[in-house]
Amino acid sequence: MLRIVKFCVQNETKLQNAALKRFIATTSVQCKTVQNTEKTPAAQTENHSFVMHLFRGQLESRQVFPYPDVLTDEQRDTLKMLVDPVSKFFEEVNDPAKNDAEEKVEEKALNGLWELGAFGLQVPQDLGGLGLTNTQYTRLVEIVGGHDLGVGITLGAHQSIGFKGILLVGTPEQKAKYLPRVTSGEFAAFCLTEPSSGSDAGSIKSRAVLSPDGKHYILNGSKIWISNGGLAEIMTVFAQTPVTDAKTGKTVDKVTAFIVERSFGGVTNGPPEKKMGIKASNTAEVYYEDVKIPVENVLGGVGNGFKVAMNILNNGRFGMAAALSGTMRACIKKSVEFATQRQQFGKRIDSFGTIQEKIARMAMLQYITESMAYMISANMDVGSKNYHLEAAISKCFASESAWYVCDEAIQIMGGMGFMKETGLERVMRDIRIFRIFEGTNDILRLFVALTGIQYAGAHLKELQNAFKNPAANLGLIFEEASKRVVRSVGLASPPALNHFVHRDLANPATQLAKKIDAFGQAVEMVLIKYGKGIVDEQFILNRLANSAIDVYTSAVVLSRASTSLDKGLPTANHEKLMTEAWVLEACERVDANLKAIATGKNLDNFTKLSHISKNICESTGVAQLNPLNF
Ligand code: MYA
Repeated sequence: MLRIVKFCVQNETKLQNAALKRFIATTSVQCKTVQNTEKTPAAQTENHSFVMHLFRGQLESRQVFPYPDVLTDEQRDTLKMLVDPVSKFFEEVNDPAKNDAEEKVEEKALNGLWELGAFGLQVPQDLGGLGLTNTQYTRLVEIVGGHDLGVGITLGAHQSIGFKGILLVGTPEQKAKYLPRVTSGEFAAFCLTEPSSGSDAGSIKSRAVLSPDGKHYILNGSKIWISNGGLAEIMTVFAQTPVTDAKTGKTVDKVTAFIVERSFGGVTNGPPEKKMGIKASNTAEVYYEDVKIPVENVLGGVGNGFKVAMNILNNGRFGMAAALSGTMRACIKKSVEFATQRQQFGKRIDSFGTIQEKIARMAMLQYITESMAYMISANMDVGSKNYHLEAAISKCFASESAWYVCDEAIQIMGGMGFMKETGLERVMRDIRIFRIFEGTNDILRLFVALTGIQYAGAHLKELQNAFKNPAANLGLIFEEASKRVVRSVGLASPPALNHFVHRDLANPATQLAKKIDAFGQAVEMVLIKYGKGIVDEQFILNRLANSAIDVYTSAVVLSRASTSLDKGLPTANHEKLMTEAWVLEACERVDANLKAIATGKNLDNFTKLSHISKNICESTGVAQLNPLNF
């Protein structure tokens, strides 16, 4: 799995030069602020991903500091005009409880959403959409998430993934033909998952072969758990196609993306699935039997389908953070309204430390999620191509935080929280799927860790190559050598994060900068220790991913709170408090995670956990009998 890292890791860790090997094994990469592209190889000049650089122990500030503000006045005005009607629609027209009970979005609500233009938020205006930016989309999706996640998935499956491929890689003809249709009443769906292919997206079995006259692909196969699968007229379908390598002449199956219309014939679907949550959204199996797809409906090139799928998913992921930040806001409001009314033991319950800690933690998680959603969408709006790890982190963080926040909201409300009429049990059921779909959080953690490691490995590879021809690469070698020597004798200059933050946040910024440095050293250590075997060290990869999540989220809120302090916003001090509290605990978790992957005692415990799991699986359930032994 995750073939992406193998090439680099394989090479990077076979360091030929003994001196460099010793060097790297015994010393560390100093935390370095990357503010310009000086000395950066050409291929990486465009990569401003904070998280990628983190894996090299470097602080790449551009996508995080200062907190981005990308809306033009005109875009802001347009957005303001949309916020009210959309909010009003959800407050007055849409009925989430009814949608949930009837397991479909009410007709009048669906019609209202089409009329509002909610199904084509980012489609250019000349093709029938509202032409919104990612930032504008974030604001509206937040409203949707605060009211009805079932509706959110109907909207999201349509535009965040259903026809997103046409927007991203469609030809002008494909855009002109299909985008006006998906903005005016025809549903779209994204059809990737199959019975034997979930997380392992590349292993799909649906197959499309070219017709003898070369005019069509003939598609056969089936898909499961397709959101909008029972509604969609237009589908982005992924299937294996035989592709002949021009160099070797060998023919292999590669994934290709197709735009498939239900009207092509041979497309059918199963009944709506019975689900735990997001019941209002339609989920169904879709079957393809000898479907004739015109060759001009290949999307993104023959054999490029896997990349097309990944790009669509990467591009849409921030939407989950946007929606769930709205959900958390709503859960917090509901539970705080209760906590500030409810009297027990002669006091309002919000005066008890137990409740205060819950409310504070809920608020921090919402603040971070919201800050990430707007930061990533802004980065995308200004043309960043390297936001994938950040988007994956935002999806993991948002889905886990929303689960926690909703659960704690229910806990604060006690018995009342458990009652259906409060509305939180529906939200809890709805939220559960967010940790599973659009890439499970488990897969996304591995994706973050392995992609980051690949990036760090590329740097080591560069050094390795430099040592092969030291005369030609003296500059690079000297720079690396000085960094390590300076560090090893304790003269390293302090990591430079303070000047990006407001002076009142200097302490947490200093704390965080040290973790960036420590993280880079830890990555280098595992690369050298495990080589290409790191791909299989999931106990370690997960801890690296968790550390990356803690560092990134801390940087994001340091940035946003700094901007709020700079602007003197009325909530600036509140944001500062949340940031300080978060960074302190996040840094402690980073310490614990990095210690866990470096010390024998902890590594030994991973082996124990692995054995426990094997025993349980061999017994197909709990291995021991009860204490009575029968
Ligand atoms: S849709 C179904 C969701 N399914 C998945 O997400 C599948 C998860 N699996 C994967 O993502 C991949 O298979 C993984 C790769 C990551 C495991 N970006 O050998 P490889 C490149 C860019 O590592 P694998 C749903 O749930 C890689 O560089 N490129 O691949 C509906 C390499 O390229 P090269 C990537 O081991 C939910 C090549 O691909 C990425 O097979 C409905 C092969 O890589 C990437 N991420 O595993 C939600 N990954 O060959 C509705 C790999 O050049 C939306 N590559 O080296 C709701 C929206 C919110 C609400 C909105 C309200 C309005």
